[in-house]
Amino acid sequence: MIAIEVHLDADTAATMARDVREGLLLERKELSPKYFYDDRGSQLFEQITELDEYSPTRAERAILAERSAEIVAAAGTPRSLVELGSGSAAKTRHLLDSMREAGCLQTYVPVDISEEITHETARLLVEEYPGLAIHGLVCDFEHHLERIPDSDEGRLIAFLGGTIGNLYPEARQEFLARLAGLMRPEDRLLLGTDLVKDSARLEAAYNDADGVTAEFNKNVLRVLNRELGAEFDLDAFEHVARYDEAEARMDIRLRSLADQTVWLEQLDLAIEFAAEEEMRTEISAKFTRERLRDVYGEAGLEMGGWFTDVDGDYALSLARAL
Ligand code: AVJ
Repeated sequence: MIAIEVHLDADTAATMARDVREGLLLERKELSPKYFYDDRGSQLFEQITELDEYSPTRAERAILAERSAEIVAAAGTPRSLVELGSGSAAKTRHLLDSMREAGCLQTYVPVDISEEITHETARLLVEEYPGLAIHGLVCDFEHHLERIPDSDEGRLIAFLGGTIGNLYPEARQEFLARLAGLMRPEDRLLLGTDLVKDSARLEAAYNDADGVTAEFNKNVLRVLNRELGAEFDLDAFEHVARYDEAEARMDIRLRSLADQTVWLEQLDLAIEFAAEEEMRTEISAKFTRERLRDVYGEAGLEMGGWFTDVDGDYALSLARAL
């Protein structure tokens, strides 16, 4: 009942090296948020999701706990659930439960970058859902979307957690358009998005009192030190997170505390930072219903369902390909 395909590039490391070099050589230095998530980074993110200041994860869980049945019905009782960035599938069980209750559940397709987690999750789920077929994909879903198994029996493609907010408008548009291109008329996308709210609350969510987000942010430097033989001094940078009202997104950076030169052995590269210079490590876009409708429209998708938590802080929306 379990089949897992691994599509990790032999050159994942080379891709990272290329990516990092490119980002560090920009006039405004930048690193991809992809590289936050080694084991330590994933643990730190788990801690973030439990912070008082950070509500998106709780809000999304509440929506799924309360309205999964409604979501599954609105999605046309799909036979399979495809989940992009499935991880431990913690919130997914609500959807699987509702699909089982509706009598439509056949296949779960977890898509994740971690082979270990995908195997473990699959193992647990076949026990919890007798008869469930699991067809897992281990890959970077941004690059390997086309590997998602096709089906004419209705798929619910879930992309939860608000991760879409990490993409710049251009990449987001390209990603959604590619997804739309893979979707049959009966398929539905279920997308999690954090919503625009009071900027003080947003800034607090990314500047928590315990400094967990600062540690998470700096973790990317640890990853580069390990993976690329870099020599970043974590104490020589500080965490900065501001809400950019014009772009409706959080803008997360590391600010150099001094003039410094950092050597990256495996890139054979020395990078200079001026004191106060900021390097962007992440954006996290916040949406409104109207804005998201437009984003969908531009990608060849049409919004067909909108589910928020009671406070209207977070939304799950359904969309179909036009
Ligand atoms: C996992 C990308 C949704 O953007 O809020 C949390 C990551 N960064 N705190 C987000 C994150 C800093 C998170 N996402």
